[in-house]
Amino acid sequence: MGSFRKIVVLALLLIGVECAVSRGYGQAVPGTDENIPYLVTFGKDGETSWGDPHFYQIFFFAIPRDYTGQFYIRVFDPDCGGEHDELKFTWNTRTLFSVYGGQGVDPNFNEESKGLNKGDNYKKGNLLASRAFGEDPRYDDQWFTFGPFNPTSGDFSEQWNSYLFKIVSEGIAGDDGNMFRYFLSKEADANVPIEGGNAFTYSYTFRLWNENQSVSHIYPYVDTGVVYIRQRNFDWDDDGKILVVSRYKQGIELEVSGEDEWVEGRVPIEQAEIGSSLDFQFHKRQDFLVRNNNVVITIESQRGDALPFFSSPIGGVPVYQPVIQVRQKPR
Ligand SMILES: [Ca+2]
Ligand SMILES: [Ca+2]
Ligand SMILES: [Ca+2]
Repeated sequence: MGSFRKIVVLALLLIGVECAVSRGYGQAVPGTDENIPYLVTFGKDGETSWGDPHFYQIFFFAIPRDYTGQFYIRVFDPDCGGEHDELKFTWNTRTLFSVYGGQGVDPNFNEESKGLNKGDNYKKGNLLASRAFGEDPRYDDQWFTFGPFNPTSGDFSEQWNSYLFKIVSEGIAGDDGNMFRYFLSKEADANVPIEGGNAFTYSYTFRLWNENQSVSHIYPYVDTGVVYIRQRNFDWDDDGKILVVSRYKQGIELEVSGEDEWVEGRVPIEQAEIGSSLDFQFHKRQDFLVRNNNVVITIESQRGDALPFFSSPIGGVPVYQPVIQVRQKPR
């Protein structure tokens, strides 16, 4: 590559990063504000005590109606082996990634699309692309790109004025943990966000950093009619505290799970929190390091409706007023 081209590419990348950070684009999954290293899906023969009770995970992507170009869904480290992944005995895990569009994807019209209950048919819609990965040095510590896709092959959502797509990761064989990340991109070979794009899920299975000082975040969106929420977390391994922060909550401490168990609890919602995001903060314990901690979170309203977690929090990151003192180690 010529040096001029290199400079242009670097400049474009920097602009992309700048946009993603300053305008809160939600195309990186986990999102920029979340400070989560990886999503996790274990092979179907995995031990649930390692932190994944489902062996699949679903993410939705929202492409704003006014974006008419093609787009790509990129997966970082889709293989299970080598760097980043969680080994049990030998690498024998295969993970199937499948991209869906068309009718049936929108979870507002198809509850099963959220994949929250055992036996749900969460694969309704048109299968646009899929690929299975085992241990594969070609994709170890590398990006794999699905697409190009046309926005209009998604499921149009009036609520979000966006076309919705879905990617499902499934551990179809083996017992190891596959760590990976997604990026919704305008380009096939670089991460270039789409203005106004976002991503969301209803059941978030993720890895925490192996660092005592780190704080990870997820941002559920509270819609009208919510009086209280019921949070459920799985396999937190007694790793420190989970707090809920909002403009009106300085930090409510949640009930947390130990090894291989679900624990749930209620959090009241104030009228003033409706139509905004909450900040669920995951503070690791300080007296020793809980390593390779994978955890699952779901939240539902008092009516039993699941709340979505957005990669780019709707309305921005909520901050308690006066500003709370949460110090993060510079990265
Ligand atoms: Ca790997
Ligand atoms: Ca294995
Ligand atoms: Ca991986």
